[in-house]
Amino acid sequence: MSYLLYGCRRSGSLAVELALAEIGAPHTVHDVDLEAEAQRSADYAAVNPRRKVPALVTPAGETLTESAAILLTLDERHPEAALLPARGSAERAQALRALLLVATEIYPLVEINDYPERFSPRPEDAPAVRERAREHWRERWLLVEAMIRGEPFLLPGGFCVVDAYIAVVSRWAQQDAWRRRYLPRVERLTAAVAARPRCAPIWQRHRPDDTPARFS
Ligand SMILES: N[C@@H](CCC(=O)N[C@@H](CS)C(=O)NCC(=O)O)C(=O)O
Repeated sequence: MSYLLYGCRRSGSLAVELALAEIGAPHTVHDVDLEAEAQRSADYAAVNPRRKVPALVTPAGETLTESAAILLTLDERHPEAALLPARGSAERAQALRALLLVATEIYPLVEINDYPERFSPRPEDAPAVRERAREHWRERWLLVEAMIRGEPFLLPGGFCVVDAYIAVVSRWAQQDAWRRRYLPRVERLTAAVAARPRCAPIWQRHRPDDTPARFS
């Protein structure tokens, strides 16, 4: 029995794929081509009525959506993989804080960046709407940068699945030059995630142009 991940290259499903690889859980990936708007199809709405990736079908047949909820559920279901620090620990509290900051305050901005026309009735507003989203994006990533206390990972205790989440989401919104200049910790963290033995082949498949060598 294996997991079925609905996802798209370079999207948020990459974080779930990295988590499944770290667990060593058998899984298959069903491609939902966002460029072709496949997420808008009736077939996919039956999987996730919100019409977004990722969605994960568990070996028991449950459908999970919402990237942060999926990662938390994987942590609960696979304690041996230690995707997050121990329950009740101070490190776990900091991991959850960062996970939810990225999931609720940063990830939603990508919809405004990618589809600004959804946020104004006037097509001519799209560039300004997008630029405002990018301003929020930059402000909020500086908060994440300041939360990184480990070297190179978020937590001094070492890798956790929130590092994979930070690595994936930080690549978006066409902020490469800004990020390299202002988020050196996020960059080091991302390079370290991309170089992890179980993550490297997946990262390479999703982001062949964004390899660890480019971060140094
Ligand atoms: N809150 C959702 C957001 C998921 C999301 O926005 N996914 C993007 C790809 S990274 C998507 O499917 N976008 C397609 C669209 O908005 O039409 C989660 O965390 O899973």
